[in-house]
Amino acid sequence: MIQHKILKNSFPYLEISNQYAHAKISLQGAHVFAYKAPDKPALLWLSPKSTMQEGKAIRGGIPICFPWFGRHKADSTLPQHGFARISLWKVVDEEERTNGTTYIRLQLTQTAQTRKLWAYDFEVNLDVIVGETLTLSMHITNTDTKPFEVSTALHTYLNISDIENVEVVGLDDTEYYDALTNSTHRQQGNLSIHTEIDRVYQHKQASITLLDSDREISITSEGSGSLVVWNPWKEKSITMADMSDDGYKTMLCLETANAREDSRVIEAGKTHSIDVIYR
Ligand code: TA6
Repeated sequence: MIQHKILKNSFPYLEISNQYAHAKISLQGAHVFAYKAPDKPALLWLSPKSTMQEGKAIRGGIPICFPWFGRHKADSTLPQHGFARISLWKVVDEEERTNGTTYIRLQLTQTAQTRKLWAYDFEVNLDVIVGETLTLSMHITNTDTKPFEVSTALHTYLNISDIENVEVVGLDDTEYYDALTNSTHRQQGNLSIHTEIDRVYQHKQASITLLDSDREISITSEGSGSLVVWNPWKEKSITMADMSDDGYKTMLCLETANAREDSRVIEAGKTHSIDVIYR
């Protein structure tokens, strides 16, 4: 079933339920903010303090960072992580498929507002497939007459039992930039997290796994060479109005990205796609 709903403060979203899972996608940001299979814990973490209001990014789920990741290189007054996650997308296709999965396509194209922030014509289509797995495919098409460069991320907040219980497998011997110390290092073995972390791993392998005490989540991607790992830990959580003080304990961002040196130049008329499957 696909229901078009409105949250209390006129915040439009889709509610999807089928034999495999239940999911919610806000039209602001084409933002998947809930996904749960019947016999598993929720895949995505969502802050109970997220305001779900127009123009404010939802704290949790899968925010889309486009057309830049992080702060804008030249103008720090522009929205962090670009404008896609705070823009209203259109539902351009929806289908309950014969295999029991549900397919939704949401689309964002340039507007007078976006052109003030980023002077290019573009079309981004996000395809979401809700099934036994959650699949997102982001297709970025340059509909302009000149090339443009983008840095992007599917900034996924994963729901975990406790940050001290988890390990990330598949990053061994991978170089990373540490944003906290502005330095570059190489991962030794699996990644476990016992303090604030904000890293961009480069040349990552296609599949990584999050091991938690009560389950494993595998993340398989194409079109993305970088993975961002972020947890604000306690001190930063306390400063975030849309995060409870101990919210950091049950979330970990593993972000399938084209970030930093993995940013992409897309020629006029061409499309770059990032695909990710969570199972
Ligand atoms: O995920 C990496 C990061 O760039 C962190 O530096 C932190 O800023 C995080 O994104 C959250 O950003 P947001 O704008 O959603 O608060």
